[in-house]
Amino acid sequence: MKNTYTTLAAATALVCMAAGAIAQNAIVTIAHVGPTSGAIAHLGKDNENGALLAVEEINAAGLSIGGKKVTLKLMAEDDAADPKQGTAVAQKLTDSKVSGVVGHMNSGTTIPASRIYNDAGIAQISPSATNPKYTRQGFKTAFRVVADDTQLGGTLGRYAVHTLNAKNVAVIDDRTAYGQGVAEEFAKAVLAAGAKIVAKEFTNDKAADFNAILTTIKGKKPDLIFFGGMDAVAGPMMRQMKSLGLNVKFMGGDGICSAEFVKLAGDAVSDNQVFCAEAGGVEGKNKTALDAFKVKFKKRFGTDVQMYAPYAYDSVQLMVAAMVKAGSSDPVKYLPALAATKYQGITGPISFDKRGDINAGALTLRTVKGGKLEELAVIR
Ligand code: ABU
Repeated sequence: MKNTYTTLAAATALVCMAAGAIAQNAIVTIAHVGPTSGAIAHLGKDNENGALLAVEEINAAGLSIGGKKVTLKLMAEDDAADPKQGTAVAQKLTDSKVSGVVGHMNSGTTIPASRIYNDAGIAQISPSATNPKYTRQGFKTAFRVVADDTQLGGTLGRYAVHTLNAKNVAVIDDRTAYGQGVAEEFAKAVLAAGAKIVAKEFTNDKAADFNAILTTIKGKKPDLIFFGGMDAVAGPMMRQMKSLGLNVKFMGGDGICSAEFVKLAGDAVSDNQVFCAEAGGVEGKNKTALDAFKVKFKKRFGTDVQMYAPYAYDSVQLMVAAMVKAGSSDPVKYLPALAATKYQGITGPISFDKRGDINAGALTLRTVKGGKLEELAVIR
């Protein structure tokens, strides 16, 4: 009996010691939000995994904030790319008093959620939402580490006219904050460069049948079609273009610039027919760090980077760097350090302008060749 009590007491002491050891580390929770369900779940998961890899590496290296040992925790949430679900998640995260948010992925969720984070004083960094409105609401809590749709649509519009010699252009958008916004910026640039917009059509982000709008567009004889929307819609659209004999150049923003688009479009894409741009880019020796990240990512998750995982990774890293600099995970205390960030990330140098937008954001222009996305240029 005595032995049993002794054993129990020893076991209890061991458990208490273990609990004490764990209790030494304070927990700091940051959140990631993106669509991890639905047609663009591959992109939401890509961002989430980028954020998770940063959290794992930071914990493995050991983190101290304000002299206290800290374990970083990632609260990963799904907004299904739906604005209503996005605001519900934002409210949940605000109620949970997270120390910061990386996300959301889509402009349509990021913009309405940003008001909730701003009202609660919670720092938010979007690694992928490109609609300019996000950082033009006067919120001191909103940051973006990629270029916006003014730069994206404008550059693509000028490229379509000046380099691809497009003269008659058709524009389709998916009526989301992103799709509509980038299509408008593209159309403005096309007109300013002296070409014509011969058709403007729209669809939605869940559509699968584009025959009616593509038939209308075919009648207008465009030499290039621009689509403002995401890869899950653009892939089937491209296939239906081929079925209709509409073999003209096809262009889109970052939403279609993924390996998933190439897979979904399949043999409907000819070499040098499709052009798109990622809202970020690295050149020269900065590529080494990004390439190393891609290898690590594949090893950890068994999948290639789709698009913005490196930007989600950098967002976590620079948010935590601001906490360390401020000596606090309280957003009130670390927000000034975040706004003043000068961070060398795997996606290049990151600092923010007065709005919270990345200074000197880059674009990577790509085409599809041999069934793969191929880089044409990094443009600033
Ligand atoms: N930038 C394309 C994907 C995310 C968004 O802005 O909706």
